[in-house]
Amino acid sequence: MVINNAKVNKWVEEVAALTKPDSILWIDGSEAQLDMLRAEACATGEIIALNSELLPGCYYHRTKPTDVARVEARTFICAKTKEEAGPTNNWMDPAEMHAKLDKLYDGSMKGRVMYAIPYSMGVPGSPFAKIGVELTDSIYVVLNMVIMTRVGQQVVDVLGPDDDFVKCLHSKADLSDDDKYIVQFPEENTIMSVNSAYGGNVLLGKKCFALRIASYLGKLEGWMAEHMLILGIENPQGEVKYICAAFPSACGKTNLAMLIPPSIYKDKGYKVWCVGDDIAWLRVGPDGGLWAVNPENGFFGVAPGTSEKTNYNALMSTKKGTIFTNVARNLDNDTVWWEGLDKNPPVNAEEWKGAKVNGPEFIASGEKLAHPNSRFTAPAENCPCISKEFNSKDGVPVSAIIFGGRRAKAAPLVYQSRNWQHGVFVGATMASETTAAAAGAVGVVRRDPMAMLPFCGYNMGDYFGHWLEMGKKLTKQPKIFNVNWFRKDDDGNFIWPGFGDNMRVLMWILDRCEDKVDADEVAIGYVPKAEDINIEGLNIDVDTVKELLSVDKAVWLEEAAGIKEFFAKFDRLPKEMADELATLEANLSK
Ligand code: OXD
Ligand code: MN
Repeated sequence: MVINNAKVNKWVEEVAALTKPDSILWIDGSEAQLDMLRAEACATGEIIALNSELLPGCYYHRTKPTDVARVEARTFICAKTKEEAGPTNNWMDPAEMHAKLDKLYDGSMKGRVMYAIPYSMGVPGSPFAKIGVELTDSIYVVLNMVIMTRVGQQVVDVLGPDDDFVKCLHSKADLSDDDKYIVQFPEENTIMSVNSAYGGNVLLGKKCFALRIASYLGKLEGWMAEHMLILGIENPQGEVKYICAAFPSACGKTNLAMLIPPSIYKDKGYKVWCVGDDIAWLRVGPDGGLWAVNPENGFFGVAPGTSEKTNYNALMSTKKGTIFTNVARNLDNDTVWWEGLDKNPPVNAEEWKGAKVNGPEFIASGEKLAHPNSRFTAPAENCPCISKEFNSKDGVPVSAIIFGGRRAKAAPLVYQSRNWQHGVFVGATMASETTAAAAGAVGVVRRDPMAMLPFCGYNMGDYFGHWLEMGKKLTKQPKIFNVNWFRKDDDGNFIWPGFGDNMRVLMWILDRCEDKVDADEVAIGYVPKAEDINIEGLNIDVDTVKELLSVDKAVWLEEAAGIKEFFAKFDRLPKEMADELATLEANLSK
């Protein structure tokens, strides 16, 4: 592959001089080159080929047992000043961080090949797309990046002589837990990751670029990078309306993005299409509305809990060309297994750390065969419900934005914000509860604004301000909603069935967007009239829906106090957010 870009070449030379690899290989994305790399990684044991009939083109990889998740404590936003990084990010002076990292990278690729991956987030040449070059000493990273992004000569052609690319450097170095760093330098368009080999820390196009660096670029350039799924609902007349939704991890984003309509809708001809399951880049379109693309090209999904029942489409996406990380192996037929896949753990198994075990006995002893954060990296094109607009250069028009989290009591099943500014407040005060293991213990509330707490690349107060500015630029604003699939009754049982039945709530949301249905105004916004949530064919009655939609004043007074405490952290909180809190408090005291 030919790289005629002097700026790229100079940077690659500088990195090579520091990390001292034996050689450099440019990744062109061709099957011939990838086959060569797969064969090499199989020979060293870095990956293992799976059953070529049952899982064609699929591979297995396991990480170091202490390197299995994103590491927020080791993730830094090295803006020029601490204030620019804001109160929710780790910060270090950029010069100090560079000096520290340079020591860790010095000679870190000795005896290895440095792979140079030119990649595009978004369809190359689309007005939404942005280019990155990742340098890495890991074939596993190359093989994952080729699934998750668009890689190769077309990207180099679009870049031309420009210096508009994100410099992404990854070295697994010696995988030292003490010297692990995931660092974003927003003003330098640079990401540096060292001593990890876990996806979220090393597939630098994903969280590091498409959220942290991109959110910063979006603020500068007038667009938004969000931790959101994008789905389309097609009605029987063939019209498709699109929804973006932000939920913190473990709240079912991938499941909602790929939901299968319940028969009351399917039988009438409704369809659901997945555009993306994790990240949305959003721009004001020529019509004054909000337009969205998914900048990724694959799914880096959590395996445990994924089954034919919970997410058929995600499971089908993993049936070819997929890399499985830290799941369990079934040694009898060279396939994979994880908790929640089915009720038949393999007897002749290898657990995620590599020990040979009897699966059912191992589980009975309280152990897990797959790591709870084990993953599949699957091409989006495998997904049976992938949207026809997935590769659209213009993106899709967004009718509604949804925020949500796990709340046992506070949030109703769904409510609508009064307007854009109130919607930004609803997103900014989003929270999710972790349930303590002890029986009956109340969950701990973690505030996670717009599900971006670990991913916002600049001061989060300014980020709220940017949301408000975007609202002013939109002449056709999407409506903003909040949902909660996780409301519990007094015995601690989930009340709402969830999964595919969440479509019933999405239908109310779309009806609201088209002014087709009325609502009741309460202290926190607009809630549905109970009879407007379609419960045909469900095991619940209108009174249960009323319970799901109820807003408990005492609980919300506590909520308002929690929000006040959270807002106090922010040095740059927009006045509009304080005003919205005051309105909420006033509404609750009426
Ligand atoms: C996440 C992910 O951690 O998508 O949010 O992996
Ligand atoms: Mn995510």
